[in-house]
Amino acid sequence: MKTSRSKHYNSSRSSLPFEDGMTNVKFHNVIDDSPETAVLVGIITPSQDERKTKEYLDELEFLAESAGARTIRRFTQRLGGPNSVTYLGIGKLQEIRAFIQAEEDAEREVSMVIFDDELSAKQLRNIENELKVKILDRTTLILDIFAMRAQTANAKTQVELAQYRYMLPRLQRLWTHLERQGGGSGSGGGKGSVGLRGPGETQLEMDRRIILNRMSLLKGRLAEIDKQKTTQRGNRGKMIRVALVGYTNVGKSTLMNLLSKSEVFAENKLFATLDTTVRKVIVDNLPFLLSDTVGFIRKLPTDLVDSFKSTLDEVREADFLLHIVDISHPDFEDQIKVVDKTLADLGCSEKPQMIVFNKIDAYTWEEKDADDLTPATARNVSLQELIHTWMSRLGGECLFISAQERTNLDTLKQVLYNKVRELHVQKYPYNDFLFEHYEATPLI
Ligand SMILES: Nc1nc2c(ncn2[C@@H]2O[C@H](COP(=O)(O)OP(=O)(O)OP(=O)(O)O)[C@@H](O)[C@H]2O)c(=O)[nH]1
Ligand SMILES: [Mg+2]
Repeated sequence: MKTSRSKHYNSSRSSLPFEDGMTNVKFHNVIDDSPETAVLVGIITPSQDERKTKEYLDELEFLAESAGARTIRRFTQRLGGPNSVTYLGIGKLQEIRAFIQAEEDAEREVSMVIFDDELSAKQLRNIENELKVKILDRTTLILDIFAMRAQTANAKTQVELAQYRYMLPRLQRLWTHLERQGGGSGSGGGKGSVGLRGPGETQLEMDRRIILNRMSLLKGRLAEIDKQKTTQRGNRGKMIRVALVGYTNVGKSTLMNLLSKSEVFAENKLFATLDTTVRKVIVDNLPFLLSDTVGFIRKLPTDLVDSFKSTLDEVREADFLLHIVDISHPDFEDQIKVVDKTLADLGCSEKPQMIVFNKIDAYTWEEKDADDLTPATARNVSLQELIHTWMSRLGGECLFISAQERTNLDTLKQVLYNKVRELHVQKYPYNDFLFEHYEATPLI
């Protein structure tokens, strides 16, 4: 796994420069420096066993790495559920504090502690008081990566809106020190001084109002972008739309590049793609539109899905979904469930779709010894057995490929052609696209 050492992750939420009456909170800045260090925290609960927590923390570590932070230690605690005041038990918090202290004594800095679940304002405040370092949760980390990746005005606006949505209920934590600066009761009988009488407005209320204004401005901008995008989509002519969907880092952009000869940013980092790319692809004589979009992830906050509405409209308006799965990931079955759930949230469960298992080249398994009588686990299944199981489970409606090794890409193109053709004839029965002559474009 490669780590970018050139980007220094610094999520600073403390500056609030005002710009033409609007607040412009600096959420994120990237400085060239050695990476920051992170401590990860997760809990083991009756609904999340030890194995699951480990997988979540593996993913959190990958997220931290994608943001440029190096993980130096993990802490877990077995609890009935998260503590509503401190998330962890106080003893565990003290243990983490002792670890941070020991690191500091050895002149090593712990830059941040990252919690695997979204923290409430109350939890954040209490944990920060106890640990006295920067505290992040899964959502802030994801938002930070999004802020780093956002390229277009659309993506930037969406990320900023999502950040304000996250921030609003947690404002108090940030601004209590600024409270009650103007107005309110003055000296001498609590009546206030000249010009400052009346109810007054606390800094907190002001910030809240400014942020709400900013949010409605951003929503207005997004609505404008949405309108333009809808017009653009309307102008695309009578072509079937295919969307590549899937968990983050499964190879969607790699496949997009192969199928459309485009150069979409593909990298071994989470959320390499934030903006939707749409390309016209011609297989044989049949043109269709292929779009690559943001990957899904576990515990993706609903607000974030909402903010990314215009990006995800590409998925909503697609005629056919190619659900890409990374079969080499130990947790790929869970990832399929997360994608299915997110698609259901988007109202897309009923769309025609097909699962494409990618990265078959990287699939590994452990053969069990003949005398090993312990039950076989998912790790003991050979690729052939796995293919067999999924083929019968999905009634043959799936494919096994390696985008990297170009394995089975011709079959994928053939299947895609048949599917698009079938949908095209259904959707545009009087359209003669199919019979026009197109240059056979080499796709690989
Ligand atoms: N071993 C192997 N690696 C692959 C294959 N396909 C893609 N990859 C690698 O997987 C990583 C992620 O690929 P991307 O194409 O960026 O994945 P994505 O689904 O677009 O990811 P996001 O945009 O982050 O959601 C890259 O390092 C690719 O080189 C494959 O068939 N085999
Ligand atoms: Mg991508």
